[in-house]
Amino acid sequence: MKLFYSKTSPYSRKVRLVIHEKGLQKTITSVACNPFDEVPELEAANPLGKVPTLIMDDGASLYDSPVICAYLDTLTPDRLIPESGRERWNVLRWEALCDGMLDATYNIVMERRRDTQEQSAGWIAQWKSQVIRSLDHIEAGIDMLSNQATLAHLALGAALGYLDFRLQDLDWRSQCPALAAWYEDFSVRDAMQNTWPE
Ligand SMILES: N[C@@H](CCC(=O)N[C@@H](CS)C(=O)NCC(=O)O)C(=O)O
Repeated sequence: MKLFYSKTSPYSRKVRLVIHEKGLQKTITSVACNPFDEVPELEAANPLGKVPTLIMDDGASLYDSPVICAYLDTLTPDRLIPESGRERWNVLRWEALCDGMLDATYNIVMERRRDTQEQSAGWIAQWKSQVIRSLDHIEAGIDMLSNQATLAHLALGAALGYLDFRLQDLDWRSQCPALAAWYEDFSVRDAMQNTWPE
């Protein structure tokens, strides 16, 4: 299999965390690229030209990150997404919330790259509120995360790592002390250590 990814992409990081946690490194060739350049093989596999994109062994492709993670999870018996019951939907909802936080953060990052006079302060404030409300919600519910790592944990690790990488001015730790303690413990995992954005 081949994974197109970028080292700075938090969605790619979530997939890379899954690959590390499940020990799939040897079965996947990871190809770092910049999706804003022309990358014909990436565009052929995914008309959106976005990373992450996975090309499976039969040549068919998968995107976007939740789909890739769900597929990779079926490849080994140790599941990151519970197969059934309320726990399954809880994990997928956490992933959706963390991905939504990524979307809002990514939008802020891209908006701030535009010329100052073209930036929308209104949109930036809206996206920031989404991140802050999500962080409050996660801070209140952090004890509900199981001790055993699931896709929810990995999605959260990727989202917090991206806030540190791209939105330091948010200073999320001062708003979320319990989450900060959780993240400090979680960050020692090999998967986290091997996938820092750079
Ligand atoms: N919802 C997608 C988001 C993927 C995404 O937006 N990736 C960014 C990099 S972080 C990208 O490839 N951007 C290139 C572009 O928008 O042209 C997922 O979860 O995979």
